[in-house]
Parts: sequence; structure tokens; C-alpha cells
Amino acid sequence: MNDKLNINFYPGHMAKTKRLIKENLKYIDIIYEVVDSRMPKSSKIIDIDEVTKDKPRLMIMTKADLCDKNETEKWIKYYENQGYTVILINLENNSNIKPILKATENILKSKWEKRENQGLIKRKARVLVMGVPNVGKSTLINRLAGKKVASIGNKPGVTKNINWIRVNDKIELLDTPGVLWPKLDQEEALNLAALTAIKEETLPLFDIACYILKTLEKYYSNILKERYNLDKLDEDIVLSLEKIGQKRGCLIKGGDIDYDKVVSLIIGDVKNGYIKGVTFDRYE
Ligand SMILES: Nc1nc2c(ncn2[C@@H]2O[C@H](COP(=O)(O)OP(=O)(O)OP(=O)(O)O)[C@@H](O)[C@H]2O)c(=O)[nH]1
Ligand SMILES: [Mg+2]
Repeated sequence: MNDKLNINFYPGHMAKTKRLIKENLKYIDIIYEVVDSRMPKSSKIIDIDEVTKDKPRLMIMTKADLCDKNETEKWIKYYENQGYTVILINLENNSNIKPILKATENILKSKWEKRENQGLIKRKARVLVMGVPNVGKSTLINRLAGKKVASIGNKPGVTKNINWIRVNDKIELLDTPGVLWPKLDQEEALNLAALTAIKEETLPLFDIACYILKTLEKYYSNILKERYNLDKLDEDIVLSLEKIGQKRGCLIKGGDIDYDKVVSLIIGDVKNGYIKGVTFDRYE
């Protein structure tokens, strides 16, 4: 793999989103910090403390159906030890949002009591939803609303503006576009890229596909075997791509391997959730 790989993705609209979030903080009671349970470290916005100041926060780890529960659990403990309340959730199916509402109530309890003591009437909780691209922010909002109120899609950059969404008489949500930060740490960048948080158009796709295979070999060799029929990767990884291409029929006219197709097949396997039970961030 290319040792000089340098993945960075911080377009102007992300800086603008952070500015808008800061401007709207005064209206916000609590922040739902959304991270992907397959990368609890890499998908945690590095400068979120600076952006959200001392607002109360609830960490919501999405895509529970796709992660390696054992590994993700270590990260949950790590964040809980830091004082976070963490909720691991599958938003795709069987999503039970009650724990989120309950945790929100607990976190805001003292604030509401203070207001009551001041003779103020109870009002809706205003929630800001923040996270890296494609992590499930808008899906979470739709779940909380119980209907489709926000656009979602299986690619980064679907939500383009910050939008207030009125859910019911208890809660109001601010959906925000996914944000990253300048100068990504390169291991985190590879995880973000491999797990669909960075726009494909900006990525060295060959390197990302190789990174996925190498991570599977390192931590999930059973998946490498089951999905690609490989016991291990070849010294020259192109040979492994060739084997996958042959097995999966990624061929161009004349029978040669279509490497672009192999690369997009591997990336697609992660993107479309065919590769399950994986957590790429390791808690040492
Ligand atoms: N398997 C699985 N897929 C999920 C889950 N949550 C969200 N998704 C999928 O992830 C993709 C991205 O969801 P969105 O809600 O659009 O993500 P977002 O964070 O709003 O993305 P941007 O607006 O682009 O920043 C969609 O294809 C969702 O269906 C989950 O818990 N499990
Ligand atoms: Mg969105």
C-alpha cells in the first residue's frame, strides 16, 4: 500500500457547519454526539469539545448490527469512564428509541427542575445532532420522529444544511451536515474512508480496498475466508485482488481482471453492510 497516502477532506461547508452550530448553541439543551460503532474512535469528531463547549452530551453509537460487539463494548466502557452516557443502537431494524429518550430526560432533569423553581413553564427539549458524514444522524432523527422528516442516503454528504425538525411536544431536533476536521490522522482517515464517511470521489479507492482486506486479515480472517475464499493475503496484494476478481467474475473482455470492479466490489461490501461484525478501531 502507498506509504505516502495522505487523505484529507475538509471542504469549506464543514467549517461553515461548525460555525453555524456554534451560533445556534444558545438554543440547544443537549447534543446527541453520533458515532459509528465500527469506529468509535475514528468517527468521534476531534474538536467537538471546542465546538459544543460545555453543553450536555449523549453519545449514540449507530450501526450496532454491523459492529463487533466485543470490541465496541471496550470503547463504550472507555467513554463511560470519561463520564459519557453511551447508547449503542441499530437504527435500521428493531430500533428501540426509549433508552435515548430516557437518557435525555435524565441528563436534562436538573435543568428542568431549575427552570421549574424559577417559575418557568416546561418547554420542548432542543437537541442538536452532530457527527461525521454518513453515520446515521438523519436516520436517528427519523426514528425519533417516527416518520420520514429528514433525507437519508447511503453516502456521505446527504444533509446539506442545518435544519430544525419539530418532532412532537417533547422534543425538537437540529439536523446538521456531517463534519470532519482539518488534518486527519492517517489511520483514522483510513477507517473513515473504509467505513463510508468520506466522499468516494476524493479517495484513492485502490488503497482503501487494500486497507479493508488487510484489516480483515488482521482481525477477522474468518470473514476473509468466508467472503473472499482467501486464507491469507498474498505478499503482492494485487494477486489477492486477482483471485477475488476471478471468483466474483470481475472481468473485462478477453478474460482479464477488471481491477476497478474488484476495488469497488470490496468497498461496496462494507458500504452495503455485507461485511458485518467488524470494528476497525482497537482499544489497546
Ligand atoms: N445497518 C445500518 N445502517 C444504518 C444505521 N443507521 C443508519 N444507517 C444507514 O446509514 C446511511 C446513512 O444514514 P444518514 O442518516 O443519511 O446519515 P447522516 O449521518 O445523516 O449522513 P450525512 O447527512 O451525509 O452526514 C443510510 O443508508 C442509513 O440507512 C444502522 O444502525 N444500521
Ligand atoms: Mg444527514
